[in-house]
Amino acid sequence: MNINWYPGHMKKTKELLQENIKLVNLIIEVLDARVPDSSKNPDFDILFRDKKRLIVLNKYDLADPDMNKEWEDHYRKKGWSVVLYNSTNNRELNRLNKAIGDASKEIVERYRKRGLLNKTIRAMVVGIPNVGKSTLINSLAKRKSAKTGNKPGITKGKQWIHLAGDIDLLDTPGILWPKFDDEASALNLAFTGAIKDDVLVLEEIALKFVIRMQEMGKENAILERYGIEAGEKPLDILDNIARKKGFFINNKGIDYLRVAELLFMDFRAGRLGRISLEYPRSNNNA
Ligand SMILES: Nc1nc2c(ncn2[C@@H]2O[C@H](COP(=O)(O)OP(=O)(O)OP(=O)(O)O)[C@@H](O)[C@H]2O)c(=O)[nH]1
Ligand SMILES: [Mg+2]
Repeated sequence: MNINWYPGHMKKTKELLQENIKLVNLIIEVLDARVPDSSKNPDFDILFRDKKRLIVLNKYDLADPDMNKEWEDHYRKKGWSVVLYNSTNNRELNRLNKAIGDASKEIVERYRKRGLLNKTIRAMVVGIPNVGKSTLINSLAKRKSAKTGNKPGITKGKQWIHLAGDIDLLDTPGILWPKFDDEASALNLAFTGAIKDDVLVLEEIALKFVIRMQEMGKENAILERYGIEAGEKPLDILDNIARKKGFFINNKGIDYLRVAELLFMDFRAGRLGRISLEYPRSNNNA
């Protein structure tokens, strides 16, 4: 795939993260629960190796419940603090607050030993684009302090947000890494919306999405959503969606871009059901 997923501002973002490391004592790393491995920036393990880290499996409401448990176990076994979270649901706030409290215990204890009471915990919220960093911060702040949106690249610079209970959070722009090791990860990030749609050939990505759903035995989620038959080839599924919806250009050719946009809009909003696109494997080092 020929995608420019590492535009200049991401280099700047990496510098911004580096500059701010010394100001914070906790890293809140937000992953997409549907693709935890693909959404885990490998640079972070080097960049933040000396910091206490809390992993948030965000958007778990869109991911398969059984897989969520497996991923939670997977990271816990590696010794990380981890919490499943839905940033758009206020009722889950206590669980996240507790996870942050638990992850901060050592830091608070260290302060206490030095006679520093009520010292502010400063946490940096990091993750790839569109994973829900700003939404998570707003849920903690109980107000709309950080700008959010359902496309990557919404947060442009850093922003400190003060929370009750002596915690400061730093919102940061989403950052990818310069090179993907395998195409499957790149595709996962395209499917979930971490890579800007306008740098992708969305029609091709839609076909790859259909193929992936077939490989995972989840083709029915698409067929049922649109009330269509499968056909012989993966492309037939896109054709059948177009026919059902009347997506044609000048009543002649199929408008694959419209089909792709619809398919991804529905998948990303969870309208195809709760779907995880990758499984924890013992051999992955995420
Ligand atoms: N279903 C669901 N949607 C979520 C969740 N968290 C965030 N979203 C949605 O995901 C989209 C992206 O959220 P943002 O908070 O702007 O993401 P971000 O990580 O700050 O993105 P950048 O600033 O572009 O890096 C928005 O449409 C949110 O409403 C979640 O837990 N569940
Ligand atoms: Mg943001």
